Formats: sequence, structure tokens, C-alpha cells
Amino acid sequence: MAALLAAACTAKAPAPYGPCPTPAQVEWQQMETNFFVHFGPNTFSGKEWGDGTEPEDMFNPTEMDCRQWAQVARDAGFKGIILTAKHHDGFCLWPNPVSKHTVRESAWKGGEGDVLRDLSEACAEYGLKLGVYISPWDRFDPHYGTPEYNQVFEQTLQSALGSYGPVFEQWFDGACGEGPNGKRQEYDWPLYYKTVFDLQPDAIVFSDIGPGCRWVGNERGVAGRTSWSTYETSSFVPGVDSPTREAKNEGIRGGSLWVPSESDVSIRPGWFWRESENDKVKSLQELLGIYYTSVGRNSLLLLNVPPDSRGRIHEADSARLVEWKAALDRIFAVNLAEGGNITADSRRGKAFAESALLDEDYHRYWAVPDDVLTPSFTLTLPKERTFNRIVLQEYIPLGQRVAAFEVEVLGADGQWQQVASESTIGYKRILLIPTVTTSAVRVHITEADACPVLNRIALYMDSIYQP
Ligand code: FUL
Repeated sequence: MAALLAAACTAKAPAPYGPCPTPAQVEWQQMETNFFVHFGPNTFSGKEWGDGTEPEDMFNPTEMDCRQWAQVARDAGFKGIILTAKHHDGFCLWPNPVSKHTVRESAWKGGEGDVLRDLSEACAEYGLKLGVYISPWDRFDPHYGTPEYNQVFEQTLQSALGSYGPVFEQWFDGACGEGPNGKRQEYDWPLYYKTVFDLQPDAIVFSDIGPGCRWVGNERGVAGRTSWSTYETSSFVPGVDSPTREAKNEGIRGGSLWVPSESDVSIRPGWFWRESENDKVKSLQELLGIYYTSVGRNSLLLLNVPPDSRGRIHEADSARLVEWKAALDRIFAVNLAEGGNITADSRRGKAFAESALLDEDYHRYWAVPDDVLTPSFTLTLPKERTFNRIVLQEYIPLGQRVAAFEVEVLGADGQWQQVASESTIGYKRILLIPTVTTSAVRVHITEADACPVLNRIALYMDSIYQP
């Protein structure tokens, strides 16, 4: 008996299962919400896709203020900012030495300005990470459509990624259209990736197929209810072909790679600012819904908030973000699971006890023996509590494991009543259930690919969002 107990106390941590995130991918996932900034000649022309013929002088913000962007982003809880340093029109927001279509050729600050420098400084000041969107599709560069363009693009990446400090994410959009000479480019992806990783080894590279994170398959901020971070990219090439929309949206169970989804969506109808959309900023209800369908479904929210032609985030957008942050703070202010007690029907050993589900230490988790795939636990509350949101988290450094689970609450009649039956959990799952008043919650894992490893359950009452 004593020997058995000792063995239980010293049980080893579960081995990682399947592909697992790199430490940089775990950090990235923990950012949860990032700020996307579409800015450039389109901000002044009202177009979504400039064609490269826009005169450089068109870019001339009158009250340019990257610190204001950073402040708005930080105050709304975002952890990083990704800037369209070069969109499809080819215009560079930094003085790219291999381009003649940049801020240097514009009237702004007499050609001395550099948005990437200003933003990198503002991000450092406000404690935000900096990311860059650099479009391979270029409708200005005369080399586009010829092999030389790949060298030009390599040097473009070098100058943007090598001169402004750490870059946490490199965003490669999927678009690959025709250049000024009517030709399409054959992109040299291995060269591009090598250039990024040589300069920024920890950068998360976004594309339809990753490798750092993947497009979620829509621009509405909606990840699948089933949402695996595992994925399969086989011989797909970004911009040419990619897994199905369903696979992008839901990931691939059993996939051999860890490529979590990122949900990019704009706060306005368009990606770029235009006057006519100042009254079309998404409502608080829409933005809360987006939070739940992205962050709440094992995805990362990349919310686009485009600065206006002054070079400032417009009041309509910043006011909405203040409301959004206040609403999220109120919804998640009080964890109603606090003071509760958890008992599980299985446990790997003392070091992996179910009490870890209630503490705030990310690296403490509940684990069960390797051969237990369908464990359950019951959370007993100190008294009846009323709530309608249940947060569950898997400890993803060891992989994503849970494929199906059910949640029940104890009814006043003493009967358990099912309130959710879902598939994946992942880094974070927020369940929207009808408001219940109960003294106990039971979670059954009903299907898993390896012994489940969970690090959190939390309960909240949301009186603001109406699904
Ligand atoms: C797409 C682009 O074509 C859009 O203009 C926008 O930048 C969006 C985020 O990515 O690929």
C-alpha cells in the first residue's frame, strides 16, 4: 500500500501527445487578442486594393500618431499590433531600399517619415509586440512576375524584419494576382521562410498553411465549434492551393503539425478606413459575439482597426473598443467557480490533482493515467450560483487531446441536467449556455485521443451579450 501511494505521488507527467506547440506558439496563443492595422495609400483613395499607380504623395497623414494607435490597442487589452507594412499596391510604409514606392518618395514629413519605426517605438513604449504584414503580391514593382522579384522580395523582408527589433508575427496573405506587366509571380516560399526565420527565429508565420498559424477560412471572426490546432499541409503552397475551408476552420484531428487558427476580421465593413464607414463600425454585440467565436473557440482574434487619413484611430472605433473592453472586464470580473471544490474520478498522482483546475497557475494541470481516456470531474460550489459561461482549458504544451465532452449541472430536483455537448476544448473554450442556478457542475470527457490534461475551469455570468 505504502509503495503504491509513493508511486502515485511521484507519477511522471504525461508524455506530449502528437504535434505540440513551440514555446513561441504557446506565448502567441496566450496573447488571445491582437490589433490589425490596415494603413497606406488606400486610406486616402478609398480603395480596398490599390493597383500600384497611386502617386506617392497621396500618402500624407496630417496628424500621424502611432502612439495613439498603441494606446487605443493597449487600453482595449490587445497584446500586439500587426501593420500592413506593404499591401498589394506595393507601397512601403518604411523606406525600403529596394523600392521606389515608399514613404521616402511621399510628401509626408518631407520624405523623412517611417511608420514602421514610429510603430515599433510606440509598441515598445506601450508594452505591445510588433508584427508585420508584407504582401508578396505587388502591383507596383516592375520585377513582379519575373525571377528577380523573389530577390527583391527577399531584400524587402530583410529590411523590414532586420531593422526594427523583435517581430512576433509575419503575416503572408494568400492573394497572388497580376503585377504591372500582367504577369503572376511564382513565389519562392522556401527563400521567404528562410529569410524570416534567419532574422526572427521565433516569429509566428501566418498563411493559409502556417507554419506558425493558419487562416481560419473566413473574415468574420468565426472559428469552428470543432477547432483543432492540429493540421495537415502536405504539399500545399500558400496563395496557390490550400486545405479546404472546412479544414482551415476546424483544423484536422490527428494532423501531424501544430498550426492553430487565427481569426482576422475588421471592425468596419472594409479593411481600410473610409469616411463613409464611420457610422458602420461593428456594434458592441457583434464584437462580443466575435470574441466568443474566436477566443472562445480555441482561436486567436486579430481585430482590424484601420487608422483614418489623419493617421489616427477614428473616435467611432476607439469609443467602441472602450465599450468592448469594459464589457469584457465586467463579464469576466468574477469567477464564480472560486471557493468551489473539485473531485475527479481519476487522478495521475498528487502532483496532477484536480485542484489545479481552480488555480491561476497556467502550468499546473489535472492529469489522469495514460490509459484513462474518459475521466469526469465534479465541481461543487460553496452555495448556489447563477452563470451562463463556462471556460475550459486544455494544457496545450502537451498537445490537444479532447475530442468530445459533456457538461451537466445539478438541478433543484437533485437530477443532473445536460447543458453542453461539444467536441474540442484546446487552449481555451468558452461555452455559452442558458443561465442556470446550481450548486454543482460535472464535466465528462467522453472521447479523447490521449489521456486528457486540463488546467482550468471557470464560471461567469454575462448579462451583456445576447446570443
Ligand atoms: C487579404 C487581402 O487581400 C485583403 O486586402 C486584406 O489585407 C486581408 C486581411 O487579407 O488577403
